[in-house]
Amino acid sequence: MQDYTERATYLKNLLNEYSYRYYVLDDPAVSDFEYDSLYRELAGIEAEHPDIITPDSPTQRVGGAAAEGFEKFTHRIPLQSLDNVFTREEVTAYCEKTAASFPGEDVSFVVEKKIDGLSVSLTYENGILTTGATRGDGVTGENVTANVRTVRSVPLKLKYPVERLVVRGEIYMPRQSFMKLNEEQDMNGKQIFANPRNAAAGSLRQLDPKTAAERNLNIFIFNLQEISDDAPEIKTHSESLEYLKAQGFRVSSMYRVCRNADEVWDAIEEIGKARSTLEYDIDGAVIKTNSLSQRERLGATSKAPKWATAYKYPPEKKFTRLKDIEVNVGRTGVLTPLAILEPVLLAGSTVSKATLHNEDYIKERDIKIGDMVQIMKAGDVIPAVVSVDNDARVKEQDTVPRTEFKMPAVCPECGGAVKRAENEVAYRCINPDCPAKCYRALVHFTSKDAMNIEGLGPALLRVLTDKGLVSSITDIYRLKEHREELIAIDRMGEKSVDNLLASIENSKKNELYRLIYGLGIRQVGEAASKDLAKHFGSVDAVADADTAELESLADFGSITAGCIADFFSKPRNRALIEELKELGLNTEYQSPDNGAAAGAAQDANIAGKIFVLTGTLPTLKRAEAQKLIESCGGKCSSSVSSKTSYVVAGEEAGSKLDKAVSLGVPVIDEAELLRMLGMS
Ligand code: 0OX
Repeated sequence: MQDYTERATYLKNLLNEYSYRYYVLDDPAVSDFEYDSLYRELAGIEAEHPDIITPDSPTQRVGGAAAEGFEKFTHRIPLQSLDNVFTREEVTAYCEKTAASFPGEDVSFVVEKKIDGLSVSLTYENGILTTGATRGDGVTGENVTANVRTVRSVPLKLKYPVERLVVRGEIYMPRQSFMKLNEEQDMNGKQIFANPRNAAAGSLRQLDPKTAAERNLNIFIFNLQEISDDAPEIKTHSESLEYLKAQGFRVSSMYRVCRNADEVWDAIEEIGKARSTLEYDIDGAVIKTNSLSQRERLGATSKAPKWATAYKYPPEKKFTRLKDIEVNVGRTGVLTPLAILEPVLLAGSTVSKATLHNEDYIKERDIKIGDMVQIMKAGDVIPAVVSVDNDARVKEQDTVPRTEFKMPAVCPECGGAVKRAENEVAYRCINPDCPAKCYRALVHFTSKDAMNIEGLGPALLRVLTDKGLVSSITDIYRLKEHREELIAIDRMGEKSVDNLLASIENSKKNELYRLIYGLGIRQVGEAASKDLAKHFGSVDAVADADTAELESLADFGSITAGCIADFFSKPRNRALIEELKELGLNTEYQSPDNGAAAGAAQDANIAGKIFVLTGTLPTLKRAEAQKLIESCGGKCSSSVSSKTSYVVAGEEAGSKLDKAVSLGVPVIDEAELLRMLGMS
């Protein structure tokens, strides 16, 4: 009979090969069922004999406890950034200049996709993955090995072990996974990611590898950073890509070796054409000098290597039918026309809506409902309608009717009056109680950059406003009076309601600038809010400031000063501030050297709070948790009373938990504590 060690080794190798076939080659060798049963067999042997577990075991992809933070990692060979070119002429000039540096030598280039994710380095020692690190500033990144291991296409072991191998690649989130993640985040009141790159970065920085593992990250490897002498000699970049493929890495097959600028341009165009069919975002093409010896001789500037450059594609544009124009009402009441389009695939995602900015924009371009319009998506911004296909209008004049757009005379949401202020392009709903304005004001107030009320995202706010539980900012702080109604909401268990109420309570202690920013005063962004908080020291002082003093602040013009004065001249806004004070919100500035609450944002959640720890926490020892709380200005007590801010309960929590419940003290778990500490 096979000895268990041999069987485990056999299973490890087999499962790693199956994973490689599935995740790297996209060519599964066995069914999921077969894979799972072999995996379970291996996990069973390892559970009985933990001493045989090795780091390359597939069971070790998602292992270990959540970390407290990430250690710094210094890249032996810096991960450089790239210069950009934007036109065919610049591409040609780059290629010709490079070729001219090597008279009498053949010069070839490799053109490859520039994946829009985040760069990492992977280090293998004696064939085993030992470190995965983020790029950071190129020299120092963060050690995120536990999360990198969860990326199924990252080999835990090389096919042909060498003493040392360091590769560079791009971790990304496929567009589909990004959209699914955002839907879930929204439903759970969590932060929405602006784009797949941010989502990938956020996932790679999760303290708990289990969360990273759920994010469906993937990787392409595109550079050989270091290799020991026991490996075969490699002379060109294309050879290195083939070598890395043979070692089991996921290398994009869409790279092309080119002999001159024209071939380089063809390759760039080929990638550009494929762009919208890819399941992930690319933000350009990279042109690299193929010969490694020529690379070395070309060297680098202080910022980027001279042997490579990135070509950035112009924003994608497409024609589609403008079916209708809706009007959206924003936080400050601005009415924004929104194009309702025949859905069209643009830069990898289906676009069915695009902004039309304002009425003047529509008039200047003579855009009519029924027109074929050109839409554009540049970077992360919302797609916009840029022009009209006039030929189509002529051709279709007898078949497809065109209708002129007219800005509604009343607010489409509340029927209230609409006004266009002098010197402004925007029309605004002037009803202060307009439900659309109120909803958007609430979304802004609770958002991450403002009051950062975790768990209270746009989707839940929609439910709460529809149910009439919240119609103004102050209602948020009265939600604790509606605990039972909250629990009755679909998908809102007791625990999530209590967590939500705890984060609402916590937000009362936020730094002053968050409140000022959250008020949504026109022209007052996050930076201006910070300036106001620091300069005036309290929300009352800002409210009483005269325009001359407001204008005296650097970067504050008369328009901003006027908006602030106008906001506080309204009795309802003054009343709002008074009510927020009565509800216990912090309205004073604390300078960074004055008390524990300033400085790190997370401290505001902890400083001055009294915690009681009870039961066994999943990862933190009692003393560790206490140290963390105290380092953020909180206190730990051994008994529960009405003064206790939170009870942190782990497994087998006993009478302290009962007492907390009877006194109505919020009970949180370790994960929530880590969140409050800003550690997850
Ligand atoms: C990418 C990508 C990024 C590496 C060192 C200098 C040139 N995002 O896909 N960078 C590079 O090359 C850099 N290649 C890529 N494919």
